[in-house]
Amino acid sequence: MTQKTALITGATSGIGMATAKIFAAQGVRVILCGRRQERLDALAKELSETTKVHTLNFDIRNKDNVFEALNTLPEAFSDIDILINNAGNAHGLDPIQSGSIEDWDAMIDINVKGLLYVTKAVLPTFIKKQSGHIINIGSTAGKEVYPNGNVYCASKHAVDALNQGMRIDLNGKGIKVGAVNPGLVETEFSNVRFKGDTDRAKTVYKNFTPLQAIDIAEIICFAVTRPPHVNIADLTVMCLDQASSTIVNKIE
Ligand code: NDP
Ligand code: 8X3
Repeated sequence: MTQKTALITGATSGIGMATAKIFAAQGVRVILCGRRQERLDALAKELSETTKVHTLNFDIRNKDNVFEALNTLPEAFSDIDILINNAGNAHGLDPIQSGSIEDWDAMIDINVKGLLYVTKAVLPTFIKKQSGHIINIGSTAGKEVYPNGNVYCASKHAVDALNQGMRIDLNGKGIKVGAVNPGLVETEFSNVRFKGDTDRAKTVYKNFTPLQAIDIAEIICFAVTRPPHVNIADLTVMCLDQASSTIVNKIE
């Protein structure tokens, strides 16, 4: 993996941060993206000890900012080989009849439109060199809807459709496209979903053993280190205690 350059969205936390760390340990040059500058700086400092690091601060909802940020990449980082479309969150967990329009906008703008903007900005590089690898981070929520998950599940079903659509349209161009769809992973995800209510967030992962960000990062790393002719198209991973979006073996 040395000599490769990876752009990771949502690298300031959770799955994205764990992926950045594992890539850096493999000698991959990393472009870390997110909005929290202090986290980008701290991670860049840490990973600079093992690889070359560049940070990009943009809100993925803002298409102008996405393209401006990608256009400012220094030459040493502009030849991207791997795109990890990871930035995303759930906002709220409410029945459709009482959901907040702001939450709906956030999930669709970040999880779907933001993913598209970054992909659009990176694809010309991949098309030009007829190689590249896109990993879309979907979810079990993109395979099966759960109660009150409505718009988050819809956004992840959209990621599932886009993963298929990208793979179809880019077929024959030397570009790999695949999705990793995690089940419950203990990150800041539920803190964001419940708007900083950490007690409520903790209950999501209580009384069973959830996945950790490193578990998903290792799988992403496996996917991007397959031989040139092998593409992992769609991979779903749950912890032992989870059987579906709604069935989790909790010991109360
Ligand atoms: P975290 O909340 O820990 O991380 C989310 C990341 O997304 C942060 O780095 C955040 O960076 C970034 N992000 C959020 N909003 C924006 C925005 N508007 N602009 C730019 N970056 C943004 O969650 P996870 O690591 O768990 O989530 C990563 C991905 O994994 C998401 O797509 C999520 O849907 C998916 N997933 C998570 C699961 C889980 O159970 N945790 C399970 C299945 C899928 P910053 O705030 O600095 O901008
Ligand atoms: C995140 C997993 O089950 O909280 O995609 O939706 S879940």
